[in-house]
Amino acid sequence: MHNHRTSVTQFIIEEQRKLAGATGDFTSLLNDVFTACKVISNLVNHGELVGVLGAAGSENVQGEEQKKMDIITNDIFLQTNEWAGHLAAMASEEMDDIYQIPAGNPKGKYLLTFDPLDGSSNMDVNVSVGTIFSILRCKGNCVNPTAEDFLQRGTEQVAAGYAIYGPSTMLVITTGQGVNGFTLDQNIGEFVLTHPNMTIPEETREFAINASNMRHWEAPVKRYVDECLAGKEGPRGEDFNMRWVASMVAEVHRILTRGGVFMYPLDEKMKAKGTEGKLRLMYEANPMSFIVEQAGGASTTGRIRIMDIQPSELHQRVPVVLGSKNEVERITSYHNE
Ligand code: AHM
Ligand code: MG
Repeated sequence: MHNHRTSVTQFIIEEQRKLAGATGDFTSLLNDVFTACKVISNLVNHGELVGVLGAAGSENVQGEEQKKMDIITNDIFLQTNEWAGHLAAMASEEMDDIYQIPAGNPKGKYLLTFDPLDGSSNMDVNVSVGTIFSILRCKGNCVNPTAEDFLQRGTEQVAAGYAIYGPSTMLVITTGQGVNGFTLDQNIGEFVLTHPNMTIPEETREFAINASNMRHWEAPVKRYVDECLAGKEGPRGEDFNMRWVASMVAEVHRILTRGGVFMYPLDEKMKAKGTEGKLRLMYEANPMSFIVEQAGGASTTGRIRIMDIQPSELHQRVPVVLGSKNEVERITSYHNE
């Protein structure tokens, strides 16, 4: 007999059926987002065969060099999601202002934020990259939405997810009922449920931080890493392992798979420049925090829960400490001591 496997579409429809009043609009929106991820996956896989590696010769709103793929994948997300009538507007790491649904297209009640290709500098060296997205409800004016409409706390997210383009392409999503992982079956072009109910182990002996910033770290981060590095002979009484992929999606995926803690903390260099962190709240930190919390982990700035932050601007940056609960709580307590 044929061994039926659940596609992500079937999974979402069945999840929505449990909710009174669901119209199918949300299912349909998610499907478009997943389609965009499939198109990006295909391009990422083909790489230089289709001439997409390298720099674009432009900068984004944060003054970072844009890769060709940053721009191409951003366009893919816009084009795939602008026509169906589910969205009031979109916002992306790669666009200064919010993206209005083109005149003539119907508008809907959701807002979509995304980082179309996170860790894009890894594209050129053929290391895992990913797409991160977050869905909010448009609560105010859904006819002419402004950036203000996007400034909602992470706790208001309706859904969040990421696609990781690694040895296999996977999609990991939450709609607030746990976290589930799907693997792209290239032959049938569908994401298939392979990792139901993903959870993060509470205990871990693995941390991820860019150690080249060590001289700039604040004392609590220094203390935590020093204690890990001291290993068996140190205060933790155990040896720790370290990883740094420089692709947040890959780090979070590893943590969802085998535990660990990821940090991109506030440091003295950032403070001197007047920035609050490296990662962006609306389309990196919040969606990843939603996923991590739904998987039983924790996510803070080192001081407060990320999803409780009232955003003040679209491209706001925040420090990020996320992963296995006990470690995140320990690091947060060091900051608040
Ligand atoms: P990006 O959105 O411009 O790709 O930057 C975000 C990425 C994260 O995926 C990753 O955790 C971090 O930047 C790596 O930073 P660094 O180059 O300092 O190691
Ligand atoms: Mg990014």
